[in-house]
Amino acid sequence: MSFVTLVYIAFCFSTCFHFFFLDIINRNFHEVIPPVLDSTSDPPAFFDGTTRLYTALLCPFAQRVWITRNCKGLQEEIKLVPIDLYNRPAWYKEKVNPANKVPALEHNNQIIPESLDLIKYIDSNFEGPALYPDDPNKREFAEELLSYADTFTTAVFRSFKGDAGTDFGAPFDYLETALSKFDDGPFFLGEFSLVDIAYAPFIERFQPFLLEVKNYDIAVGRPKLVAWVEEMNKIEGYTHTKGDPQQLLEINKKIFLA
Ligand SMILES: N[C@@H](CCC(=O)N[C@@H](CS)C(=O)NCC(=O)O)C(=O)O
Repeated sequence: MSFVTLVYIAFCFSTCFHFFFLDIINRNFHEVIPPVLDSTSDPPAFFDGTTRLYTALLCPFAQRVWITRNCKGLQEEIKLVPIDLYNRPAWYKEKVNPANKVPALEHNNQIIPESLDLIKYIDSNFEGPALYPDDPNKREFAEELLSYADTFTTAVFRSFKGDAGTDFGAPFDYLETALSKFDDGPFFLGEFSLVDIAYAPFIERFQPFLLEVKNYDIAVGRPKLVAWVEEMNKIEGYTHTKGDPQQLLEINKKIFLA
C-alpha cells in the first residue's frame, strides 16, 4: 500500500471518527422535549427514583437549571417535566412545590426549588464538568455576581415600566465592569461557569425587548458584553434551551406594556 493510500485511509478514518464523536455530543442536544403537562395530566410516579426537573419552556429561571443540566451532560439522568403555567395541574402545588412555581427538582426523595440554589445543587451533586471554580478569588466574585443576579433582573424589569427618561444602562454597566475582572477568558470568571448560566436567559430577553420597545441598545459601548453574548451563543447546552426570539418579545410586551 502506498504512503498516499495510507494517508487517505487515515484521513477518512479520522473524519468518520470526528463526525461520530460530534454526533454523540450533539445527539443529546436534539432530545425530544416531553409533552407539556396541564390540569388534565396525570402526575408522574413521584419518588420512584427518577430525577425530574419540573420546568416551563419559556421561563428564564427554569432555563438556568435546564442549561446547567445540559452543560453537565445530564440529559439522561435528569428528566424534563414541562408544566403549563397557564393551566397548571393541581397536583403540582400539592405534591411538588407549594409555591406553585417552576423550576423544582425531584431528587433523592426530596423537592428542591429556586433556580440559583438549584444550579449550585446540580453542579455539586451530579457528575459532569465542574461549573464552579476552585480558585478562592473567583469563588468570591462568583458569589457576588450570583447575589447580584436578582438585583439585576429586578432593576431591569423596573426600567421596562419606566418612561423615556429612565436610565436603562446602569445594570448593564455593572455587567460590563464585571466582565473586565478576569482576563483569562470571555466569561464572567474567565472560564464558563454558573454565573454565565444565571445571566444568559435574562440577557436573551432583555436585549431585544430594550432594542425594540425602548430603542435602547445594550451592545453600544459595551464590547465585553457583546463578546460574552457571542461566546454564549457557541455553547450548545445553552443554545438548545433558547426560546423563539419573537415569541419571547411578544410575551414581554404583554407583561410589561399592559
Ligand atoms: N425565585 C424563583 C422564581 C421562579 C419563578 O418566578 N417562576 C415563574 C415562571 S418564570 C413561575 O413559576 N411563576 C408562577 C407563579 O408565580 O405563579 C427562582 O429563581 O426559581
